[in-house]
Amino acid sequence: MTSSIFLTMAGWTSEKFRASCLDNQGFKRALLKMLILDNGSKNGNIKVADRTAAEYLTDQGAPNNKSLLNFFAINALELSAPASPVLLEQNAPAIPSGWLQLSGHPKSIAPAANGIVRKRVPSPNDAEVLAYRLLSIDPHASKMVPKFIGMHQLEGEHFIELQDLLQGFHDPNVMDIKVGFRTFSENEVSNTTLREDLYKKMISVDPSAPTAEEHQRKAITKLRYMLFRENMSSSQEKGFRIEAMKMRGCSPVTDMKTVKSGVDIEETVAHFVNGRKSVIKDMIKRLKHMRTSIEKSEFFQRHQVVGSSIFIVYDDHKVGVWLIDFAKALPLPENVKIDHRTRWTPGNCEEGLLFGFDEVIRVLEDVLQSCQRAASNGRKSHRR
Ligand code: I3P
Repeated sequence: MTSSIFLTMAGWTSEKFRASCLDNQGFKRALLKMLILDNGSKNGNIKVADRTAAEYLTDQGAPNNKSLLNFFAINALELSAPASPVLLEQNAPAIPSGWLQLSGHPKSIAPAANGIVRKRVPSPNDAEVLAYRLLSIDPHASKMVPKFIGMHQLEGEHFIELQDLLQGFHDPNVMDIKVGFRTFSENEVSNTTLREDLYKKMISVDPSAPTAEEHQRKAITKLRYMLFRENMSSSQEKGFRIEAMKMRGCSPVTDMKTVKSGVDIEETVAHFVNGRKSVIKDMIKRLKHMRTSIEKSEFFQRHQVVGSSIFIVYDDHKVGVWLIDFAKALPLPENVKIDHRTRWTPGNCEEGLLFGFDEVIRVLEDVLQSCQRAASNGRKSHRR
């Protein structure tokens, strides 16, 4: 495909492209890469790249590099895209309106370029990086997770570059559901470090939860806190919890730590889908497909996948469902096999990922049935 077709697809005018750098091969390749990334999600052919276009340009020693970078920045603005890597690196990172991080460690994720987000990781060998590398080449899993673009290093910090799952949606409704009845890694069982911050978090949810000794110490272990979190929410019993949601035009709701009962969950999900039967059907279809993919995937046969989330997005035109967050996706010890449904006992490595999927699907099926019943009752009373 010629550059001009890529330009048209990305909304660049040929006038702007008539830059002096046009015949520079490095520039062309970098430009091509940016546009592939821009359009890759539509074409399903995102390339796994290890660096951003800006870095690529720098490495290529492109002539008049500074003006090339400015050129990109100006055009990125004109595309009304989220901030490009250039803007992020040269200016204060402006988070574009409409972009949000619903859950997870605050400010760990930011949009980088059109269609790409960056997630901060402790090191290039972090469990999440390895997980994304493996997931991206697993034929069953690759389509149910954000596309892995590559790694990025900035001022000594490391970032994974991933497909922006909100790209292509207009003011969408978004829900984050943490799956699994175990949400902590098994290492926490032997971690005796006492943490004041977790004690404070615990009493903010339930002041009567700490024991007398814990009140006295004003500190608890992470294991204690995580078990408490699972028990206060639906994680322990149902293998999932709604972490956060955002309805169109409203602020995100993140304080959902005590949404626990079947009734509360069903009401929350019903509010989220807002009576749209076709949306619920699409979600169920996609979740069932993901469940089958997990059952077949080699990655999920070899890993315990703790603390991952089902990420659901929909607007008036489409529905998207993915599995995200693999910071605690850890390889299973040799000879340990899990089915992702059996209850956890220390050492068996079970986390309840598929148990959670079963339950989320069941809730959506119940909500669908209620919507269908309400619609048919409405029709009956209309006829009377
Ligand atoms: C946090 C949440 C995170 C966990 C974090 C908890 O609790 O469960 O998953 O981070 O531990 O504080 P809450 O949801 O109530 O805010 P990890 O997934 O990284 O373990 P942390 O405080 O050690 O970061």
